[in-house]
Amino acid sequence: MTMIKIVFAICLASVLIGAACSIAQTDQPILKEVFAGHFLIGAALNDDAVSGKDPRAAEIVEKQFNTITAENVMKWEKIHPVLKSYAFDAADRFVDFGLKNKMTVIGHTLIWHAQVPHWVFVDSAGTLVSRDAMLARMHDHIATVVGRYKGKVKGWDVVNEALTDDGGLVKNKWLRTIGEDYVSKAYEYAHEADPDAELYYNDFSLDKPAKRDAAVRLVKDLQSKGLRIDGVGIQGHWGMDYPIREDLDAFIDSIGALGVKVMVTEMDVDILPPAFKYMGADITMKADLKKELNPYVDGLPEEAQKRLTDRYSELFAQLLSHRGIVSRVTLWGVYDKTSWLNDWPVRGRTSYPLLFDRNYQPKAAFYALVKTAEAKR
Ligand code: 9MR
Repeated sequence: MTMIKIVFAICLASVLIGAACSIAQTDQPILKEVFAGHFLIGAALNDDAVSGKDPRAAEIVEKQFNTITAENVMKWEKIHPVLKSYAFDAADRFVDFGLKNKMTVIGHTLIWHAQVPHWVFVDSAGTLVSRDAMLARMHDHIATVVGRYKGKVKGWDVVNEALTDDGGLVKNKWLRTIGEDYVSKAYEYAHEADPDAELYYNDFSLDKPAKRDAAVRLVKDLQSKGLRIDGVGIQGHWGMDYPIREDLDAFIDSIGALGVKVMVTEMDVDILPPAFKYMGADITMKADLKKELNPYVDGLPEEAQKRLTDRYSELFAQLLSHRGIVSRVTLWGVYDKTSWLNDWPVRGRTSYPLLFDRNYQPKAAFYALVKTAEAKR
């Protein structure tokens, strides 16, 4: 056994029995080296990680990842909060952080129905604006944001979550004001603003056959119009029993067959009990729900840690088996404490969806992925 393997084994064992992994960061395997030749590996960053407020998160990112995605700072409400004015500070910090560390910087996201202010769609009387006015606003936004980071942001999630589970278009205000071609217009404007930037479509549940087929149609439609489309991101907010293996394979194969990249853009694996029927509740206020929906407040028991680790390994083994097709895997966050899943679908849970724990330590899943990748060499 080489020294590094002994280090893995000790660390894996110590994490599995719940003890703190005392290995110094310098001895940790490095994910971007481990997955080199397979795919880029990255994380979504919030502003604390790049502004200096959370230096230990920044340290993990600098060491482990070679691509970063803006978790929130490039969304419309943040970067373009009022009609005539943009707020670039946080997005600039994010891009500078990536460039300083020679990372592939991903912009997220230009056109989405969420985190976009209501004023975007209405005039001063509160009435929905005309198609032409809406196209002009969309053009201004995309030209300004993409133009500012021209040559710096490698690729953009141009349109996010436009498809319904049954394969239609989400009935959002973009559709209402512009019509179905709001999607292709967004790609046209993004390409005009930075002809060298890669342009992606990003969505969740693309493993579901009807939604997958709709994504295939969307890509083909853009291609048939001669527009640039470089890849499709399946977000990858996954659980212990979804997606089904066959469905994920079929998604990767179908998108890969179109000649565009497949990316897992927002990966996390949720081990907490389903809580959709309590959507929006703050469970810290309700004692009965607290126990049922938030069972691991004091840490993951060994059995649960093992299930999570096995699930991560299984998913990564599957992604690694699509060599040359899956080009990037980005985790939606750096460490468990700041994951959005602590507050969704209910607020106030203790969640464990990422590869680094609440104390910034690599989890058993982290070491298991290193082994999974080594086995694929
Ligand atoms: O992680 C993001 C969280 O901090 C925000 O509150 C939330 C608001 O909608 O958006 C989260 O990120 C989402 C991403 O932009 C698009 N796919 C789903 C992600 C999780 O909701």
